[in-house]
Amino acid sequence: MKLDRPFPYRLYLVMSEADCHGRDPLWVAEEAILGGVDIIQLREKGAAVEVFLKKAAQLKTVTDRYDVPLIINDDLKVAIRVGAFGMHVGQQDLPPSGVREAWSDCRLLGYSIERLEQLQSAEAALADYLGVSPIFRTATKTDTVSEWGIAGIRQLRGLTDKPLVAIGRMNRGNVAAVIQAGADCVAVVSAICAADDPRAAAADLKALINNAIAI
Ligand code: TZP
Ligand code: MG
Repeated sequence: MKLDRPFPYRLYLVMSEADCHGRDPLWVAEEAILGGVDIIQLREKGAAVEVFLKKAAQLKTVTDRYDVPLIINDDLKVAIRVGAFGMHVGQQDLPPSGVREAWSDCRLLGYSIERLEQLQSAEAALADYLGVSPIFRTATKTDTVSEWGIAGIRQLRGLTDKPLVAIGRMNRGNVAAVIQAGADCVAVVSAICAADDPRAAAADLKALINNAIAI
């Protein structure tokens, strides 16, 4: 059965401390939530477990206050110890089967797909949503191989009922197009973290997404 947009999140903030360019990440997160972000992922690449855990615990005090799910990128220990809502993993990380085995309480598991053949894999089947990575090449993550583009989202939408989260240089100029092409949710880093006013940036993106869904 194909549900009509069963994924309850539309605007997804992915963040690290470095992405906030010297501003307090907790302030950025709170402003983003007040602007309309539905879910937040903490992505601290290369951080030691204790450092990552401390940042995650601090961020969770903010997300809990607003009942916003906190997702941990690629660190099972941190995710479990902080009591996160879920986890996001990529192709080079612990696979979804490993997360499911080790953490039965994981309530939302995301998995990035970079190529079409990864869509039908047994690992992708275990994920609650698929990160479509990247839609467009971005300076925020430079180790990507190719771009899905808007056409990639449209193609994937025709092949799967899994929720699709579009990521990679998403901004106010292209969010409507990815939603109309079939994405369930848009994930951003710099469009919010690097904005002068993260709350206004989030509100603007959310309105554009909601309008595109209503069309
Ligand atoms: N995965 C694919 S692209 C990306 C990640 C984490 C970074 C997206 O950053 P931005 O600034 O929204 O382009
Ligand atoms: Mg990864």
